[in-house]
Amino acid sequence: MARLVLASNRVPAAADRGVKSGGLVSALGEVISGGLWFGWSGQVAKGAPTKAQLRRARGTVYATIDLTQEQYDRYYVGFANSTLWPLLHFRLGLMEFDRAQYEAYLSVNRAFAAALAPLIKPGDIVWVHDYHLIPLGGFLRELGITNKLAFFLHVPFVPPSMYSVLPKGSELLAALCAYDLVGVQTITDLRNLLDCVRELLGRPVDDMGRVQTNGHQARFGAFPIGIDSVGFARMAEESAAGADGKRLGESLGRRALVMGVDRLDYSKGLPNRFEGFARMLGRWPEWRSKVTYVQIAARSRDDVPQYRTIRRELDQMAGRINGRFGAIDWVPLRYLNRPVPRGTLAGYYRFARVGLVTPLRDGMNLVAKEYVAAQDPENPGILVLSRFAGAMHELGEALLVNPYDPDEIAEALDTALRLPLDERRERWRRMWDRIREDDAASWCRNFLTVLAA
Ligand code: GDG
Repeated sequence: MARLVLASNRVPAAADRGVKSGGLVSALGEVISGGLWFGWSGQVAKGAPTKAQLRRARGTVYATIDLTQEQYDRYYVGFANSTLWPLLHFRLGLMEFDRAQYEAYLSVNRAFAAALAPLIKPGDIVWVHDYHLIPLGGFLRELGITNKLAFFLHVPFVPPSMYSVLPKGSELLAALCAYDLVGVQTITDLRNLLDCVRELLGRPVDDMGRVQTNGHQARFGAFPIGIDSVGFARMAEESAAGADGKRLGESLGRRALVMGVDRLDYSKGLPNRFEGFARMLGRWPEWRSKVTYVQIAARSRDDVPQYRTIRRELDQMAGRINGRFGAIDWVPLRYLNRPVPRGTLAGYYRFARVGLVTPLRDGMNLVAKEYVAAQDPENPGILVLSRFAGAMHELGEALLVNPYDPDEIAEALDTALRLPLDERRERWRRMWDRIREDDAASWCRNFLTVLAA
C-alpha cells in the first residue's frame, strides 16, 4: 500500500494519541501508521525555519514547522480564523478581510509546500486537511509534485450568494481544482461548493462531480466523517464504571443530567443553548432541582477577539441562570472552561439523559456521534441536535431543533426528559447501527478508494 502523507494546520503531539486527541486524530490514527504527518508545530518562533523538524513515534514521522509572530497573526488568527472560519459558518457579520492577511495566508502555504515537498517520495498519497491549507496542493504542484493530491474540508461550505463576498474567493476555488479529489462533509456542502465552481469559476461540473481545468481533472465528493464508534463505546462503558463516573454520579444524586461538550466557539450556539435551558426551567418549574446541565467548553482561539467576547457573554449568562434558579443544594448549570480527558468525557456522556448539541452551523459535529456511541443500550439517553449540524443527515432520530430559537430548545429539552424508555431505545438503536457502520475507518477507506480510482 502507498505511504500516506497528511498535512493539517496542527499536528497532534505524538504523545497525545488516544489521551487528549480529538476526532481527526482518532479518525486518521490507524491509516497514518507508517506514514508522515506534516503541519505547524503550534510554536511561534523568532525566525521561521524553512526546514521541517522531524520526530518519529509509533511508526509515524511527524514533521513540523514553526510560525513567526507575524505569520501567526496574519495567517492563523487573521485570514484562516477571522475570514474563512466565520464566512464558511455563514457568519458574514463576523467576517473581516485584510489583503495583507490574505497575502500572508498564501505565503505560509507556499512556505509549507517548500518544506513538505522534499519529504514526499514517489508513490506517496498526499492528503491535505481543512481551510487553513486550501492552496497547499497548488503550490506543491508548482514545485513539481506529481503524486496523488487530495483535500478534505472539515467545515461547511456556503452557497455562491454568500461565498462571492470573499475577495479573492475565486482564486481559492481555483486552488481546490489543483487536487485530484476534494471531499466535504455533506451533500449540502457539496452542492454549495459545486455551485460556486460553476457560477464563480464558470467551469462545468459533470454528474460525477468532476471539473476540468488546464488539462487537470479534479473530482469533488461528500464523505461524512465518522468516529471510532466501537472503541468509544467501550471507553465510555469502562469510564462510567470507574472513579470519574462514580464522582459525577454521586454529585448528581437522583437528578437527570443534560450534557454539552464543545470548543468555546461562536459557531456552537452556546448563548442560545444556555437561554433554552433557562426558558425550560422557567416554563416547566417541575424540572427545577431535578435536572443538572453540565456544559464543558474548553477555551480555544483566545487570540481572536470574537472568542473573548463570547467567553464574557457566557460567563455572565451562567452567573445569571444560576443566580435566578439555583438553590442551596442545587447548581442548575455547571459550566467548565477546562478540557476534560477523553476517557472521562466518554463516561460523562454515558451518564447524560440528554446530549445537547445545538451549533448554529457545523461541518459534522463529532460530539453528537460520540454521545450516541457512549450510551447504555439498555437505558440510552436522547440526543437533541441542531438542524444545521452535518451530523443531522445521519442522526435523524435525534430530536431536531432550530438552534436560533431558544424556545424550541426548551421544548425539546422538556420532551427529551419525558421520553419513555422504549422510544429512547428505538431511536438510539437506529442511530447506533448507522454510526457503527459508518465509522472513522470506513470514512478513510471510502475516501482513499475514490482517490485511487
Ligand atoms: C471540526 C469541525 C467536524 C471537545 N472538548 C473536549 C474534547 N473535545 C473533543 C470532542 C470531539 C472534538 O473535540 C470536537 O469535534 P467537533 O466535531 O464537535 O468540532 P470541531 O472541533 O469544531 O471540529 C466539525 C470536525 O472538525 C471533524 O471533521 O465535525 O464540524 O468544526 O471529538 O470530544 N476532548 C477532550 N476534552 C475536552 O474538553 N478530550
